[in-house]
Amino acid sequence: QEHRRPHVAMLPSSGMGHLAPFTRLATLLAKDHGFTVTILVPTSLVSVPESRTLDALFSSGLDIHRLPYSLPPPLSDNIDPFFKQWGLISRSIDELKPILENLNGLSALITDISLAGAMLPLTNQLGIPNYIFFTSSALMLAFVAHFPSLSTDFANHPVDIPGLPPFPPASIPPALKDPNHAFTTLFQANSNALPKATGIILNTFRAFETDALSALAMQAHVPPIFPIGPLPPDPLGPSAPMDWLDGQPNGSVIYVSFGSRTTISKNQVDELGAGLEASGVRFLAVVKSKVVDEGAQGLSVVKGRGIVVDGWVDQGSVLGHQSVGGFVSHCGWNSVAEAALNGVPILAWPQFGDQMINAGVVEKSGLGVWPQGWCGERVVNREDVCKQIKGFMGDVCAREGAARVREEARKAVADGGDSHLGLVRAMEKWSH
Ligand code: BUP
Repeated sequence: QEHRRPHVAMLPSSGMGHLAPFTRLATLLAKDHGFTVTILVPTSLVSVPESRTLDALFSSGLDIHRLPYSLPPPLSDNIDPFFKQWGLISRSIDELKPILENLNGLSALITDISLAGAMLPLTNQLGIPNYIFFTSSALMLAFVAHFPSLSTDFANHPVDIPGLPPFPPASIPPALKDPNHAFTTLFQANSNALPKATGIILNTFRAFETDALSALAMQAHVPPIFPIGPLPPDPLGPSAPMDWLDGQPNGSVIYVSFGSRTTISKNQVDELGAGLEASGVRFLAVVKSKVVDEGAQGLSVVKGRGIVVDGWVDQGSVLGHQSVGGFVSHCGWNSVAEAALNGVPILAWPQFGDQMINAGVVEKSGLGVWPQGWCGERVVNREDVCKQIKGFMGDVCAREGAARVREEARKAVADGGDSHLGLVRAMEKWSH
C-alpha cells in the first residue's frame, strides 16, 4: 500500500514579514520531512517581493502547491495597503470555506495571526485543526495573549504579566492606545480568538526567549506552543550589493534596514545619511521611498564608503555575508531571527507596532543594543547616529553577545535541539 504524504494547508497574510516565515516553514516541511503543502494565495497580492517569493516557491519542484482564491472588493482605500489586505482576506470566509472542505486528506491548517479572529470560528466549525503562526516574538505573544484581560487605561501604566517584568507604556504598539483605531479592533478580535487555536507556532527558540516562553506556559488559556526557529531564509540568488560586499573587509560593514513596511521621514533619512557618512564606517543602507515595493531588486547608488539601495536586497544573504559586522534594524521579528541565526549584532531602532517589544528582546538576550530614545516617535540627529554607530562597531561585548546567540540558535535547530524537537512535535500532530 502506498504511503500517504501528510498534507497541511497554509493561510498566510500580506507583507513579507508575514509571508516569509510561511514560505520557510513550507520549504522545510516539503524538502526535509516528506510533506505536501497547499498554500492559499489570493489572486491579487500587494507587493512584488511577495509575488516573486511565491513564484520561486511554486516553481521549486517541491511538493508545494498554490491554491488561488479571490478577494472581495475593498471597503476603504485610505489605509496602509498591507493592513487593508488583512481585512480583505478576513472577509473571504465564504470563499475559503468550500476550498478547505474540499482539500483531500488535510491534517491541519496553519494560519497567520492577523487572520486568527476570522478563521478560528470557521475551522472550529469545520473540525479542522488550526495552528496559528505567530510571526513575532514570544514576548509579543505574551502581550497579545494577555490583552483581553487588560483594563482600558493600560496605555498609562506599565502592563504586568505574571512571570515577566512590567511592559513600559512606551513599548506598547502605539496604535493600540486609540480604541477606535482599525488596528485595535483587529488586534482585539485576534487576541480574543487565540484560545480557540489548536496550537501556536513561533519563529523563536527557547534559549533566546526563555522567560517569555515560560510565562506563556503558565497561562492556562494559551494553547500549546511550538517554538521552531530560527527558520532558515530562502536565498533569492545574486543581487547587486553582494558584489559590493565581496570587496569589503570582514566584519567592516554596517547594514541598515527598516523592513519592508516602514518608510522613514525625509528629515530622518537626511540625519541618518549624514551620521553614517560622518562615522567613517562602511555601510549598506536600504532606504525605501515607497511603502509598497514595486521592484524585485532595489536600485543601488554608491555614496563614499557606502551603498544606498532604494527597494529590495536579499537580506538573508546580506546578513550571512562575512563583511557584514552590524545591523541597524527596526526589529521586525524576521530580521531579528535572521540576525540571531547569523550572529550579526543589532543596533535597535524600532519604529512602531511590535518593534519596541522585540527591541527589548534583542537587548536582554545580548544580541544587540538599544540606544536611549531610539524609536519612531522622535528624530535621531546626525551626531547621535554617528556616535552610536562608531561605538557599536567597536563594541566587543555586542559582537560576543551576538556570537553566543548564534551558537544557541544553531544548537536549537540542529538534530535534538529544542526547536528541532518543537518541529518534530508539531509534525507528529500534522501527520494524522
Ligand atoms: Br526591506 C527587506 N530584503 O530589502 P520583518 C526585507 N527583506 O529580504 P517587516 C529582504 O523581508 P513586520 C529587503 O529578510 C525579512 O525576512 C527580511 O520582515 C526580508 O519586518 C522580511 O523583519 C521582513 O519582520 O514586517 O517587513 O517590517 O513588521 O510585519 O514583521
